[in-house]
Amino acid sequence: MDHAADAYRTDLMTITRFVLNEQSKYPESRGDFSILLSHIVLGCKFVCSAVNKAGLAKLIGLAGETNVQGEEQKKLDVLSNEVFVKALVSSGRTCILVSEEDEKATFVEKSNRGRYCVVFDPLDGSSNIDCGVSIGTIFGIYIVKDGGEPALDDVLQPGKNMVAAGYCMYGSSCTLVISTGGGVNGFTLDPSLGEFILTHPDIKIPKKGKIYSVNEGNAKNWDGPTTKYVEKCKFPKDGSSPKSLRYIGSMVADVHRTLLYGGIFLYPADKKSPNGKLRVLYEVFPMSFLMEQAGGQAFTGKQRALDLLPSDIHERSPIFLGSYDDVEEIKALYAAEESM
Ligand code: FDP
Repeated sequence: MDHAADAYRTDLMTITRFVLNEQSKYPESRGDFSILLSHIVLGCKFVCSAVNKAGLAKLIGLAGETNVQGEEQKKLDVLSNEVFVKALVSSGRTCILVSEEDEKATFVEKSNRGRYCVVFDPLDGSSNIDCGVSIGTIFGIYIVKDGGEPALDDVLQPGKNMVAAGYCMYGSSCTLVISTGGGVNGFTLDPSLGEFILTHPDIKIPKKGKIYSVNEGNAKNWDGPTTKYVEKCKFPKDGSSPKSLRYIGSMVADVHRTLLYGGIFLYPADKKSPNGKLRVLYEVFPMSFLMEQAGGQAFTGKQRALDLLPSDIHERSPIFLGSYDDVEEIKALYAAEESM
């Protein structure tokens, strides 16, 4: 009998234990971040449960409202947003919230205010809800600047200033991936315990991958470097094998696969959408933060993604992120075009 393995199986590293361990490394810590995270975890568990029940509970379907971007909101989007806003406000640790679903930022009342600003997409990949394909929540966390009243400038900061970022994927299992700036760790929800257990410690993305992930239906409108890059993926001239294409159409799921298997995920600019589609604050920044922390890179076509300074809370940006060497290739193609 393998007693060592038994000990491992019974010594569960829950996300709460993990965060408290981390916190103990900073004796001056007041535990505010741990409390904030426990409220985010609660939101993820609630949304996971709602997503799992959606088909049965007839929650799927339009709620008859449209969001900031003019897209039809589904009931699950509305529900997820409400859950996260309430969980974050009630944590007493937040001062500004920016949600994909809300046109304006939410400023938390003074009596309930803390130091953290949370930017989030409560349910990303909404076009995949009705067919039961993986969707997710994405979040990034800033600390409010010192002194004065919280202001929009506190969230209009480059992604490199985030103190933490993560996502929760509602798929064949519910997986929470998070970084507080010291590497990336993945936790899987054990439904029988109701606890997230550390299943993917210290995730490192392979230096080079064999997969590219993009909506090729937009190819007609791509710029030169993106077109050349995807052509290289399919018809490499250096004797290497062509890359495989995988595209789910849910950023969380596509980025999760990229993080674990390596490769590149791209949502480039095109003639119709010169700024791409994905939102800087709550899609591009958190995923870029995780990629860099896992040893990969994230590039906008012009600069390191985390150096971008957003001027609007719902701003968009092109994004190329993934394995270090793969992103290096796309950077070289943009540099070559610039020097022409
Ligand atoms: P969705 O429109 O389904 O909500 O930004 C949202 C997003 O999904 C991302 O999750 C996904 O990566 C991307 O848009 C998919 O866009 P396309 O349908 O244009 O490929």
